[in-house]
Parts: sequence; structure tokens; C-alpha cells
Amino acid sequence: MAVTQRRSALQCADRLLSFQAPVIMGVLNTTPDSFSDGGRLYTDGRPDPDAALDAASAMVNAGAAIIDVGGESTRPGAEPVSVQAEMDRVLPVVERLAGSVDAIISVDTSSPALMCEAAALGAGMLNDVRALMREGALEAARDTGLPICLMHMQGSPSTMQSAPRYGDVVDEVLTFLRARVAASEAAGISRDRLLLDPGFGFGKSVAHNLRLLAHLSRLAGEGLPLLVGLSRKSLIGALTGRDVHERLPASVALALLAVQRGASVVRVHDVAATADALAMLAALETVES
Ligand code: 7PJ
Repeated sequence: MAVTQRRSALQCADRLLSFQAPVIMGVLNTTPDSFSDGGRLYTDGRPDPDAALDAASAMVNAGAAIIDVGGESTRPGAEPVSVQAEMDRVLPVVERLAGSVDAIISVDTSSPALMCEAAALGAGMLNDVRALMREGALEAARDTGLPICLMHMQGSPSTMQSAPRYGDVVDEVLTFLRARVAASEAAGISRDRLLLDPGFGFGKSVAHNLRLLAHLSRLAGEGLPLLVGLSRKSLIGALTGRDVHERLPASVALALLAVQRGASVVRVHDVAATADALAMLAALETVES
């Protein structure tokens, strides 16, 4: 298979996302039970679009080019949420943010109906931790015309961390992602709308996660932009003993390590700290080149 040259930019609805510098995607959870910032954006039991706008604006001012809005908890052990509940959480926030924040609005969902409605409300990217495997997802994603991040997961959130197993984790993730790229292309989604993500923490032990990070450049070699989410994840807890709210330094370190190994986009909770770290890398690169 010919390896295409890495693209320098991606059209996301009416915004152009440049890959000239590493891109920061800020996480905006609309779930009441997010493991790292649970329920922060809730007022009277419902997601508060104005609170979401404040949080998104702060991340954009700190350097995020993408805001990833999610309404389904995919933390290990999480129970499935109904599509309607997910839509009720996410759509008012997408509607409030689109056109009001100077960033691409990404929607973290596997639900075809939500993909369509979010696109109609101004979302600029889709982020599917199930890589368009749900029935109707390939077609829905295709019809939005938006870029899509395809992520690898072993199992499902309710069971994925019980006993993750691989022969070679890097080979298996690569094989899966290639198959999903092929399925996307067969459904009419052109390759140049796709980003890839190894799915850190999604059915992976600490050793699996570390091996994937160590060999990230192999995934980057596919020629599609790589999106990586390591922020506050449990491997940091396992390696440092830190509680979720004490994981900022290690999260920033992992974002930097991922960019150095070929990640184009880092999905993070702590945008300002990540932006500072990436600025140091950029400064160093100006004297090295
Ligand atoms: C990821 C995600 C990730 C992509 C979540 C969390 C769990 N989407 N959604 N990659 N993680 N593409 O933030 O810890 O790693 S939710």
C-alpha cells in the first residue's frame, strides 16, 4: 500500500485545521459522571450551555484549536447511555459553542443520529471511539462530510479493562485501524477525511499502553494524522500512584512524548499547561532545524 504524504491541513466544515504545528484538542465532558471532571458543567441536573461556553472559551484562549464535546461516559466500567440522553447532553452544547468559540467543535460519539444532528448544528469534526462500527455510523458520518477520528478499542467500556489481551498490540491496533480505513473508504468516506487514534486506555494494560506509545511512529507511518488521548488516564495512576486530579504533570509529559513520536493532535484536559510544553518543543525545533 502506498504511503501518502502527511497532509498539512484538514477542512472541518467552515474551518481549516492546520497541522503545521501540533494541535491541541480540549476535552469538554457533558456527562454527569466523567471520571476527571464529573458534572462540572451541570446546573439543576442538566448540562448548562453557558457554563460549557465559558469552559470552551477558556480552553480556546489557552491554545485549543478543537473542542471535543462528549456525552457518553466511556471510562472503564461505565454503563451504556441511551442515544436520547446522549443527544440531550451534547446537542445544546454544540449549538451554543458553534459560531461562538473560535475553534472546531468535535463531537465524541458513536451514535449515527447524533453525528447527523451535531453536523447540522455546526460541528466540524466527528470523534468515534468505536471507529464507525455501530449500525448506520459509516453512512451517517459519510453524509456529514466532516473529518472523522477512528479509534481502536478492545471490547466495550463496561468490560474492556478486565483482561485486555493481544499478540502484538501495535500490529493488532494497526491491522484494526487499516480495516476501518478500508471500510470507511468502501462506504464513500475519502481517506483524506480520516484521523487515526490507538485508543490509549481502551482495552489496554499499562504495558500495552506503553508499547503503543513507544511505537507510535509506526502508526504515524500510515500517513494519516494521529490523534492521541493520554490526559489523566489510569496508566498515569498506575505508574505514579497519583489520583486523577494530580495527573497534570505526567499528562503534559505524555502529550509532549506523543507529539515527539508523531502525534498531530493531542486530546487533553489541561490545555494551558500542554500549550506551554509544546511551545518549548517548538522553540527547540527552530534551532535544531
Ligand atoms: C479518548 C477519546 C481518546 C479519542 C476519550 C478519557 C476517556 N477519543 N475519548 N481518543 N478518550 N479519540 O478522556 O479519559 O483517547 S474518553
